[in-house]
Amino acid sequence: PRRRPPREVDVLVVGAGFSGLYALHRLREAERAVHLVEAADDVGGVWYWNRYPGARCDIESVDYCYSFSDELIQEWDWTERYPAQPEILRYINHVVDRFGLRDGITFGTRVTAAAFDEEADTWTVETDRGDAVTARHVIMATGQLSVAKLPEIPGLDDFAGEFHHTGNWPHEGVDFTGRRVGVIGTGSSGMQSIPHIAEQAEELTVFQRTPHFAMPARNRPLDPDHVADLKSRFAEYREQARDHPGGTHRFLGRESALEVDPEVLRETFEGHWRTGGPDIQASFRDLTTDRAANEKAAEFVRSKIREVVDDPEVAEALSPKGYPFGTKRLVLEIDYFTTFNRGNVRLVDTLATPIERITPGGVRTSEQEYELDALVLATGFDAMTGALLKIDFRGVGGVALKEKWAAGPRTYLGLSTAGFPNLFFIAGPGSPSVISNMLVSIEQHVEWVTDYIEHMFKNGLVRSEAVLEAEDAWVRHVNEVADATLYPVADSWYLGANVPGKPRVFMPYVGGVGRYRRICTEVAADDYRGFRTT
Ligand code: NA7
Repeated sequence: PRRRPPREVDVLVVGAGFSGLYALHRLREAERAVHLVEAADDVGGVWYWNRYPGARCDIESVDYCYSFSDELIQEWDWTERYPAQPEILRYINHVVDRFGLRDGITFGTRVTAAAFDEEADTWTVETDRGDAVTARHVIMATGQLSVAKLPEIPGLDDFAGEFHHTGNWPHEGVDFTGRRVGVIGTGSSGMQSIPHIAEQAEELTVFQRTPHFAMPARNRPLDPDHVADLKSRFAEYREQARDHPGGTHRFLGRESALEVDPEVLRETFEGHWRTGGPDIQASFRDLTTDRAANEKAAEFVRSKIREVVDDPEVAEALSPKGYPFGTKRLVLEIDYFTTFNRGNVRLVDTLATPIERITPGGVRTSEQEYELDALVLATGFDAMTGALLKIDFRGVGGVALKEKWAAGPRTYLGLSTAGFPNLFFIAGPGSPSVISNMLVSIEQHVEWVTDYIEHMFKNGLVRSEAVLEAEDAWVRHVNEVADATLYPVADSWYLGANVPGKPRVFMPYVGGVGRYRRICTEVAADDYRGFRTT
């Protein structure tokens, strides 16, 4: 039988991914009455849902892990440079079992509404199973890429074959053998799954709207000596990441791509192509800020696509242009471009020939109809705010979060929003989260929030709310930092550009993980400056 959440808790955590599980663990350690509610039937968050073939993290496994327990670090062995979804899910389950977290979670239950009671200074949280939980604090750990977005192409429901969104993949898997398959979308999910589907399917048609930039992952088994070395000094290793702009160990080039000798430029880029991974983005200091510098990296990647793809027309269509390199999240690819050299794969450039509708038999573009037995929708997510705004939050004066954020999310430090006391976001809009190594950011956010909650309980404080002026100043700072980069130029999910009608606001904080951490630490040391407490 389904475990029901308690009627009353100190803290309710929503979401059993990396963030929520760590929050649950920390608050249990602090002996708070804490409970977690999760919509899925098991733990894992994004790694529970995204089971499409080829699903893999684009952060190295030795960085994409918790650091709060040295025993955990020592006992767990990752197998590959970039961990695949099944391995990450095994890791999450291992953590849950090891720290005995499962009995603190209600599964299969979705939070639908939450209202702040101004008399009691508590939240009343409702679920789709009819539960009502009273909680002093609510921690939203509902993820950034957790609301799968279907394309707004007419006719999807008419399609006679089966279709699946990559972010909501059947747990039993999908067998494409002998079938004519179409994939719509060529971001990370599309580029990761396409080579696998191509191997199985009779015929694969890839519908590409915007070509995305990618670097080779150069995935490989981990070298045991390398791992042993990192384990012997993991605390120090992680500390470097905490202080780093990206929460990683990426080398930060100090030279300008425009001033350096062209040979050095080429050799630097070639070096990154050989070793793989996303670090090329930081190889020169101006790649994310100067269009001409950025174009050097962009053109390098295009030259590689031309080398790898046999058909020059296909290579041209696969070559990203019109937006700067790295401003849509850089994809790490494994056999993606070479997949277009296969006889059973064709590329349809929907910028040239737009999709008009999905028909019972397949996909019709302005040029022709493609007959398909199955359709894969790798069309992304209502990112960062999607999961929060699906819940009917009512703050002070009954104001809806949806209203407050009608022109885009506004937060203080990405952690909290004025008018919604005792409500905290992990990796929320206005925090570095998605632009960083999520695990470094998640640990920092969870530790900061749970420390703050502990501080409140210990000092008899029942209510904390971000001050509007502090929030306005933070939003200004987030915008200023973003506007100094090329990021806002691209139509990316970072600014909600992939969801029609979503306000175009650059959501992540690109000021750097280390800098963000220092700001949060200073805020706490300054008696939680910017929060009003009762
Ligand atoms: P992304 O990166 O948002 O990619 C979605 C893809 O789907 C992208 O190529 C889109 O083209 C395409 N798309 C979306 N809607 C449509 C419609 N209506 N018609 C045609 N094509 C469409 O999502 P992913 O799941 O790949 O990756 C998300 C993040 O997960 C990734 O950045 C990593 O951080 C991990 P567009 O580019 O918008 O023209």
